[in-house]
Amino acid sequence: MSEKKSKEYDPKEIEPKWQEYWEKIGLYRTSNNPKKKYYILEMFPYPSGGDLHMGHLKNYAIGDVVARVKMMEGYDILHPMGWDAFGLPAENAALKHGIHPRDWTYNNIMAYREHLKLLGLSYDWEREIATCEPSYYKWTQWLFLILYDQGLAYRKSEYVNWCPNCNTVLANEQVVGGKCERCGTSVQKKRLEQWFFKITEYADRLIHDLKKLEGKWPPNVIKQQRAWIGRSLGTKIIFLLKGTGKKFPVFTTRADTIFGVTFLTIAPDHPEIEEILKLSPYRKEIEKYIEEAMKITETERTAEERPKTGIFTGLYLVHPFTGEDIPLWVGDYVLASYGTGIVMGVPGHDQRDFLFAKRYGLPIKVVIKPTDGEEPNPDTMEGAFEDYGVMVNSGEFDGLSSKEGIKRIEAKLEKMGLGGPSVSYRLRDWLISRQRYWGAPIPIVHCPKCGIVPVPKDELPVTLPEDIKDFWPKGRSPLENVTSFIETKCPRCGGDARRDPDTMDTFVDSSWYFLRFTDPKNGEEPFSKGRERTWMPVDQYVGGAEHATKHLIYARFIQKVLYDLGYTEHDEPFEHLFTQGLVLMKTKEGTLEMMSKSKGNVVPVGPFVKEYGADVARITILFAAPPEKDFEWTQEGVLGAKRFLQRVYRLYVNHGESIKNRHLFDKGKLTSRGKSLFIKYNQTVQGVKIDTKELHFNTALAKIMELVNALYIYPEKNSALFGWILHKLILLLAPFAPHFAEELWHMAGERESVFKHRFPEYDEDFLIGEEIEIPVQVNGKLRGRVKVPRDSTREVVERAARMEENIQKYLKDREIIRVIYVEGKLINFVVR
Ligand code: ANZ
Ligand code: ZN
Repeated sequence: MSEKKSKEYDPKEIEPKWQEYWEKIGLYRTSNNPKKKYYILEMFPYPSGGDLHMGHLKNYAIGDVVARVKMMEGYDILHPMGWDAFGLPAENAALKHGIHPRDWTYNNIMAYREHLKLLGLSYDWEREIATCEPSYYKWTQWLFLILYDQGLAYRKSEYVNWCPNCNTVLANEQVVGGKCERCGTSVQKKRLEQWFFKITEYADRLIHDLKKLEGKWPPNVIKQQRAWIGRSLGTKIIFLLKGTGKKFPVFTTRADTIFGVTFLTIAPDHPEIEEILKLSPYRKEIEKYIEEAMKITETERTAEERPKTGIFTGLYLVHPFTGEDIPLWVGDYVLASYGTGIVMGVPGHDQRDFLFAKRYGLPIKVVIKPTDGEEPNPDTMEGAFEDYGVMVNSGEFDGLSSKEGIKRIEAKLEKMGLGGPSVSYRLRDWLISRQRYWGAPIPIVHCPKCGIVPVPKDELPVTLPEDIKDFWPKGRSPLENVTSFIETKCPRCGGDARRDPDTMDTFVDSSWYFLRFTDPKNGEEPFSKGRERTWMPVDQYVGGAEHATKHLIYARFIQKVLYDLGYTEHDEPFEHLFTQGLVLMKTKEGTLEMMSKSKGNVVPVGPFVKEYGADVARITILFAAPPEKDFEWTQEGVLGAKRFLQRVYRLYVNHGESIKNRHLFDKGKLTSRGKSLFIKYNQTVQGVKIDTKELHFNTALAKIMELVNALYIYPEKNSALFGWILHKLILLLAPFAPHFAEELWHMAGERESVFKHRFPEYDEDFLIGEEIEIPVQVNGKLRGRVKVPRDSTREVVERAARMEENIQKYLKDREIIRVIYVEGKLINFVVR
């Protein structure tokens, strides 16, 4: 050993030293001209108040290991960090503490940055961005304008989600179970003029391209996106209003039941309601019904157990096939935002309609019978017959199967000009305007002469005024009262005009930040084409699964818009996605909950690092569980991680001298004991490589620990082999415990950073030791044998047995209840 060493592992001394060193040598600086690029990104944090804690660290630790492994595989890395710095919480907290949201935000950013640095994470800090800086939001506003130019940003008056507590509108995605995602207040509907992004225009592609992500994104995220976008194939059928001939289209997935329609129901917040009120003899009553309906949430309105209510309008529609009069009702169980906002009521075949008909004494008609059964009797049936079957009482369509009937009905409707096949999406356009202060101003001017006029792109940014005194939300944007901001000249006619007072949803800020990271200092463009081509897509994205239907859909949408306009060469932003599990911790009351400031069960980064060091924090998190799973943060876990590092450290303090002998190592001259250790080493390298590729860091670490155990019991600790392996082991450890590894590396006489060296390769010729044969049973009967290395773990034997062809036959479509393994002798699968 060439450097002075202390007997005990002391992170306090080690960690700051190497952090300084890495900074000095510019280890994390992004290359401007990478040969082999790798873009690793963790979802950037919202710099909320309070300390960064171990619950936050997991996300960053995972990304950091990936970055370091890739670095050691010879990639040029882009690993940036920034701040999702606009948004309601900053403002709410600022209101509470009486300081400016900007100051509050920048204070938090400073604290977060310091903590992330304490953790020794491999960010290129020269690329740091904050979405609240004019140099960033200038381009968020630019993005708004290019969407506006394409007709993808538009204004309309609609019933929107309104949180009476936050005093602002919310996107559908921000309403969880009928409550405001932020404050938990019940969300109401309010009619307001708002800005929307036309994400529905991309619904089809957003669904279709999920195929490209299969195998690279977690299946449940793909599933959630698919359900959220909710593509439904059905039929549009137009009913004409009696008297005026006005069109009332319905969307149905069961056109085969068209002869069973006995009423139509329109949503209380449907745009046509105005018309209906004018014509209806029951105007007052309907208005009252609507007023009541608007007080409850959509979730409540559509809840299955809630009685379906409605009110008759006194108006009738014409059945397109029979010419019969069909009464028109208003009912709150119909949502304005889905399909056409009008449904045809088929009480014979839809349970909801059945209950509705029973409640209001509407006729029930049976028009579908079971393929092999009797036609239900409408007078005695106790519920709707909802299955597909054979059409009856349906004129020329009698005898057709539901499926065939739908096709023929669609063809006929098309011929009549009264509908046809149609697709509906659950996805709604993205409401992006917010009546709050702390966000990117919408770059629009309202002119009494010219109407809506976009701010010319070369006049961006529209700067958020800082000299605002009162930003308490009052149901309209606080910017409305800032005369110096709001009063402006119309860019088109030069006359007096007013700026749009609203700011953008912060999800707009984060819908493109990964692109900005490729070229964060560009003052001329949001990012240059060259940089985008070089670095995009993000090779590995790491973040919380809670963003599945928000950020991850918005980002895909914006990427596609930019792709269509030629700004990017990639139409999906994130090649691989990893969603990490939560860090849980027992609360004072003893319940296990997500680590969070509000629950009081946090381990803050600062004090922890002071006591145990960043590497212990990393190992605790990475070893505890598969990273996609939730895990409980415990003191035992911490001590286990600490002990492991101490144990490895001692190995090097006591036997590090052997590293000098490593050049004498000759794999052709191994003793039998040496050979087994060498095989163990190669197996470890192979296993660690496979595991880290799949982000299974816990099993990778377990394998390294096993190797350390093997080294401990190996008798010839001065041998060339031992020294050779000790040297390589540092490289294996480096991505997981970087400061620790850098220390050992320099202790071993190395002069250049461990991260400038390659991750070890394994030797194919030394992967398998002496083999043994193990009989494999299924339910106690001998069904085959597998060859495995002697000393194989149970895991290895089980995997080998499952892969055996003959055994696979016996396990197919069976559930394995238990696996019994008698070490080195027998394995038995108990199945049913
Ligand atoms: C008539 C019918 C008869 C229906 C029948 C079903 C069974 P999915 O699969 O989710 O797309 N529906 C359409 N728009 C609606 C709205 N805005 N609010 C509430 N319900 C609405 O569901 C499509 C079905 O949901 C449609 O098919 C319609 O009811 C209802 F025997 O039309 B059906
Ligand atoms: Zn004008």
